[in-house]
Amino acid sequence: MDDLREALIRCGQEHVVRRLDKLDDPSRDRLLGQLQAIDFRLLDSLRALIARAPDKAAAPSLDPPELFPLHRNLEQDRQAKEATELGASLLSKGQVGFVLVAGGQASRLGYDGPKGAFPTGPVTERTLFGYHAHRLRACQAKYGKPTPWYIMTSPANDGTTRTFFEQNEFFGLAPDDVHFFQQEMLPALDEEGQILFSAPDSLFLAPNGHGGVLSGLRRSGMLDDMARRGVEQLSYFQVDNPLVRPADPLFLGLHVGAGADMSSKVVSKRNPDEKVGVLGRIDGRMGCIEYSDLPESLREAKGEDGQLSFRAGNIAVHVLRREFAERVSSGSLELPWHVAKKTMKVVDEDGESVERTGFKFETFVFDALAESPVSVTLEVDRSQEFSPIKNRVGEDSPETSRADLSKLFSDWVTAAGLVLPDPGEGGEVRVEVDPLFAETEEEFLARGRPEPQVSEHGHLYA
Ligand code: UD2
Repeated sequence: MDDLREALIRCGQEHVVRRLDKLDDPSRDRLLGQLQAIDFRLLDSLRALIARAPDKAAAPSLDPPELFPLHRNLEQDRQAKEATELGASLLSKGQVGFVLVAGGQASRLGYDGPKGAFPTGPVTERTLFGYHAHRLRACQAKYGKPTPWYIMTSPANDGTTRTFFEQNEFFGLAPDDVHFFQQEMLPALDEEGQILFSAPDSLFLAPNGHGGVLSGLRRSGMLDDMARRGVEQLSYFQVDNPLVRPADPLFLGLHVGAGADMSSKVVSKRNPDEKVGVLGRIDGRMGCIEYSDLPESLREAKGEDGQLSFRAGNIAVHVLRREFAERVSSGSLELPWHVAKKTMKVVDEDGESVERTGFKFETFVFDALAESPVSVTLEVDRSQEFSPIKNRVGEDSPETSRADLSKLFSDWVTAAGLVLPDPGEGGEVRVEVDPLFAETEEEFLARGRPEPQVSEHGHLYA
């Protein structure tokens, strides 16, 4: 207790000591538990970040990344075929582990539960977790190997996420192959660098960003588990995109064939204002500039072909070599901190609920790209691989995502020469294909002329 008091005072947090003295025993114990988890050295550097005014004027030197493009010439077609075989051989050897980040708070969606539990299937209402699980089961069926899955949660949704998997019997996956681990939380600070409180006996804690996945994997022993299982590559993806293909042999093969440490998938940005980060070389090193940080001149810049110069939209799908993840999480390299200034509902020293300007701190996984001298950037077709659920309404919402899925699957059905019923004016025929049935148009066509299960909700191929 004395050590803790001393550390708090040394770190400019006398107000926390005063609180401790005022609390009754159970409340003090609760607060002490949270305080003991604080890394005071880190807290000091976060305080220094607030003190330093951000240098908004300095525009980065940004170059578009070299893409493995969506529209390929003959030579690139040949390379893609070779890479697909290489990727398939990795999957057949069970050398790929799957890492899902699902620790976010789904605040923009306003959903009261883990985002992965959100229904998204146009016909079945299959949830995001259900989609991802079926894709991993499809991978097992194709390559005959287990698909170890490492899911990052946060303290706010860990319990509900685990319960959701149990209630759904792990969507048919072996429970031993599904691992949950929690990301770390960090205290939010006010403009003077003082720790904020969410209750008289509780710190205002916020998740440390998806970059926390790297230290989280190490701390929780997941990297060791991967090594034991012979996993060499980590396939990383986000919870919000039902079309993500975590076991894509082309992407895995291109990455391994190039000898890359970390690689990325991108889509061409819809328009300059689309809220995705942009991948490129920043001062010579691979990285991602967040949409809010991309200067307008670069956001709008167009090349001679009329296309946006910086259009490599980050869809947050990466492959990382396991040893690279070991290295970047070992403490010798630190991902940069991103500071978000927010208005927060906090509890002041008198126990009153008030609004304050506060700061949250996050690291982003894509900043690890800077440490990967070789990196593949694969351009993919948005309609086939990216339709995230982020907002309650408007762009990237449940409505747009369901419509995108239904449209994609309808196209496969039509390509197979099957006819969908006429929806009538203003109506729609919802179509869904279970990833276990087919993950791509090619796989769907290989099924011949399948019969759908027809219900009032639409047509399901399963
Ligand atoms: C992210 C990217 C953006 C673009 C877009 C693609 C950032 C900062 N921006 O935007 O560039 O690529 O995705 O879809 O990444 N998460 C955690 N823990 C955290 C924070 C987030 O697990 O502390 C997870 C979250 O559950 C979700 C993912 O990370 O699966 C993305 O989080 P987000 O919704 O905050 O990112 P977004 O949509 O602003």
